[in-house]
Amino acid sequence: KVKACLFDLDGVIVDTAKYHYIAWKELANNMGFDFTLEDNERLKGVSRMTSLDILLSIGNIEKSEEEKLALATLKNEKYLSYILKMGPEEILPGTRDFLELLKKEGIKIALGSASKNAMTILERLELTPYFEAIIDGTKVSKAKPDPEVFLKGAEALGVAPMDCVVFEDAEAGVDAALAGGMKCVGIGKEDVLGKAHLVVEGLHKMDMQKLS
Ligand code: G16
Ligand code: MG
Repeated sequence: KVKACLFDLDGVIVDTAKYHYIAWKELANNMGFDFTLEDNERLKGVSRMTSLDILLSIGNIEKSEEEKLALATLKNEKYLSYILKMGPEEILPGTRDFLELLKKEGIKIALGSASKNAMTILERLELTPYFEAIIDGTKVSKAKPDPEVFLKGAEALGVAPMDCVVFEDAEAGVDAALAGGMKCVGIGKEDVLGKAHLVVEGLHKMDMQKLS
């Protein structure tokens, strides 16, 4: 029986990818190269510093570690300026209803995100009270596909991995869930997330039957 659900943030609960994109694109343009929406797909679920490395490789640019830190900080400041304007209207369809359903059924809820801004985002969306545990980019040392983020979530909830279901929109996230011995529901397209136990279009397509 499913005892806990662990949610990724970007791409599952909210579409923050569009704000990451604007901020990265601005940074790229300032360095003299373009950054496309297609390029942005490669950054989904990836940590901030790894995202920057990918961006710089696209522009064929080399920077020192110190310069990289400054660039990452600059990007995050831009990103935050968009994030701080978000509100509950940006929650993806069906999310709140599904969280309510889980609460009613006594199923525990945790967040497992690569983002260091996850707490801020949940606050802006007014969803913080649903989450019994929040494991974000400030609490993990190994990025997805390493299962650390989800294993820490399960541990914080006191639930065995085999009794957890992970909701993920990125392939690396699906791999992380499976590596942790958890069930996984992919949010998005079957061709990218085929390894998940089930793939749905969004949380609005979820119900208790699909969970078991
Ligand atoms: C999210 C996004 C990634 C982003 C990462 C780190 O992951 O999908 O594109 O690079 O967080 O974000 P930040 O710069 O805010 O620390 P997730 O795991 O929520 O999908
Ligand atoms: Mg994601």
